[in-house]
Amino acid sequence: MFAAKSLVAIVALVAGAAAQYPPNWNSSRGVPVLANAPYPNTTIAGVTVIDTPIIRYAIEAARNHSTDAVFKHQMRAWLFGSLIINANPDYYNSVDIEIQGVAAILHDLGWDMSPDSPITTHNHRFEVDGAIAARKFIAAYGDDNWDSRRTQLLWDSIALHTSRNIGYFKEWEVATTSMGISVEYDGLIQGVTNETFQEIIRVFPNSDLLKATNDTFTWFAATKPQVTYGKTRSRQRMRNSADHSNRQLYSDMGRTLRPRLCSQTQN
Ligand SMILES: *C1O[C@H](CO)[C@@H](O)[C@H](O)[C@H]1NC(C)=O
Ligand SMILES: *[C@@H]1O[C@H](CO)[C@@H](O)[C@H](O)[C@H]1NC(C)=O
Ligand SMILES: *[C@@H]1O[C@H](CO)[C@@H](O)[C@H](O)[C@H]1NC(C)=O
Ligand SMILES: *[C@@H]1O[C@H](CO)[C@@H](O)[C@H](O)[C@H]1NC(C)=O
Ligand SMILES: *[C@@H]1O[C@H](CO)[C@@H](O)[C@H](O)[C@H]1NC(C)=O
Repeated sequence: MFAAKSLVAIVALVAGAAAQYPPNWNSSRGVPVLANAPYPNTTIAGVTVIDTPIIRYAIEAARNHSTDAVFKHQMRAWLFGSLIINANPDYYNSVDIEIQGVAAILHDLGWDMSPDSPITTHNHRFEVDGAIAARKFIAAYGDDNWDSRRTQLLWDSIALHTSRNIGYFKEWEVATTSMGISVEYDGLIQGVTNETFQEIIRVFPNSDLLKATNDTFTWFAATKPQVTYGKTRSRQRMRNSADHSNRQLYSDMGRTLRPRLCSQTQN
């Protein structure tokens, strides 16, 4: 009896101390939103997607902190990820699509290059800046269902979205967020057909993505070089360039990204 009471007191203390983060620490709900049961939805570019208040806030936050090019990239990543999930029974039956949605929509918050950005730091890689910003976003806008577990999955989904050799082996929320993002850099994968790809880029054109990516990486290399190199494939090549003028790097990036984007845009 006494022990039980003490335990309650300790739990209450811990909960109080952690009142800011994670949000709703003492909530044990954390019910995933799965695609295999009816969920609040809307259709964007022909894709059925989840439509909940947090998703709407995430879109608003992405708008607030992203250029047009990056905003559209995040929306496309969400739609591609939704198609990938719908096409795979394992994902369809178990991925929390609200987490994948918020993660995809906010995954490049760390690309915010505005001088007074509340998100971008000089000592974190951009994926970590984005993950931290998304966690703050949930603390501000998330409902009781955003327990520490779901919030952690969101954090990981953003932090690891370019670390595919890790993220693809983590929880499927983490993997499918990254897969959806990969489509317009690395090509079509199961679930995304030429037809669905074309419809998505018709609604959210991607002709500005290569320039936006290049501009952002150029800015990272200039402003936070110590946390810029050695991440994704193209940035791995950045590391190999001898100096920050990065001529080799950009021609490598052009070789890596441009043909893929062009061939998909033309296909
Ligand atoms: C913890 O639960 C209590 C009772 O349901 C609630 O009043 C309180 O706001 C909760 N704390 C947090 C941080 O959500
Ligand atoms: C989408 O919402 C409608 C109701 O507005 C519902 O009938 C339908 O089952 C939902 N679709 C999915 C895939 O959950
Ligand atoms: C977006 O920015 C507007 C205008 O500053 C602000 O009122 C709104 O709360 C912001 N929304 C989110 C989700 O960040
Ligand atoms: C990337 O930007 C740099 C610097 O502005 C430029 O020299 C290079 O041609 C660009 N590369 C691509 C692939 O657009
Ligand atoms: C993809 O779709 C576009 C637009 O409908 C079409 O022009 C193109 O031929 C298609 N490509 C392939 C490989 O099917």
